[in-house]
Amino acid sequence: MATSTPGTSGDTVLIIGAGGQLGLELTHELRQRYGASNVVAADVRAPKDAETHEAGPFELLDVLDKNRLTEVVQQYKPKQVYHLAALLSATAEKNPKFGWQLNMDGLFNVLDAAVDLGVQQVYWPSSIAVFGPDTPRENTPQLTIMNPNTIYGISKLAGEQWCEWYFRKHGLDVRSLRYPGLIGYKSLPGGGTTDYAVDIYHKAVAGQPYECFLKEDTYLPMMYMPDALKATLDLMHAPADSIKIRSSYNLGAMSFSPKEITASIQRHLPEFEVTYKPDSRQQIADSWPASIDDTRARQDWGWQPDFDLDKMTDDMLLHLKQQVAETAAVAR
Ligand code: AKB
Repeated sequence: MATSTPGTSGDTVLIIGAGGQLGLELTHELRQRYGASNVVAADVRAPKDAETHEAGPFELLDVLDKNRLTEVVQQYKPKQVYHLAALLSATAEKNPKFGWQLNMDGLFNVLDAAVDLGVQQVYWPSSIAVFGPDTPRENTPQLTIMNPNTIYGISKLAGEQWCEWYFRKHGLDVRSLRYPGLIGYKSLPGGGTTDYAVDIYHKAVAGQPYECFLKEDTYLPMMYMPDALKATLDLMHAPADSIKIRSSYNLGAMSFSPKEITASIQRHLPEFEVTYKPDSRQQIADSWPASIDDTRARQDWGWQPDFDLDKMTDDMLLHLKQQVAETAAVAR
């Protein structure tokens, strides 16, 4: 299974779900690395930011529409497909049948298109949501009791097994990471249980109080976006024989509670206030790990995060303040 870098010989990459929280940043990063014209962004609707749908090729694509997916893959002949379109944990609980359909049928469509149309590599994100209330919460191992109890978690666990099956039966080079909550300043997440850790920074910078939907002592594994991008691209560029896990790798960086992120923000903004009003997402958070053992990712392909909580907070606040200043300058 030899892999070469897309963009070096006219090869293209297709990102499905390019308008989402991770998709947007991955599109920007890959366009920087491979050249804008080599990275095709696709989403069910055109993203608001011009960088994603104007700086390089953009295609409207509903991943549930097999014919349209075939058309796009035949047109661009991508070497790699990043399939990121999914309903996250909180949204899928509200719309379970559609959550299952999008998360599973979307994956089947991509895996089948890859096998049938000669795509070399597929990236598909899994999540800490594959674990459940029976899983050891601290330092959750790669291999352990899973038993997820959300539709999102069940679909991710089933998806992991399907990815491994396509690797074994079809030799498809599918790679995957179990992301923790992802935090970035370029875009807002949509419909996850870890979203509070992004929303809280926006409120702090706006000079407003924040009402948190999780309890102050709820610990969850989290990661800053630059680390998530690094992990994803390191995994995709690692030699195929170093990828020993073909379901999905545990991936860790930091673990904190709402109280701790608040204290981290208050180092810069001492007046910032947070109140707590847990909702249905608390139950989801309580069923997930508090911290993750990612030894296998470190051993197999050299994973090493760069950001801890305070370093992330410093960078988030810096960029969000810049964004606010830029918006104010444009409005003047
Ligand atoms: C969610 O909260 O649903 C996601 C995830 C941890 O996969 N951010």
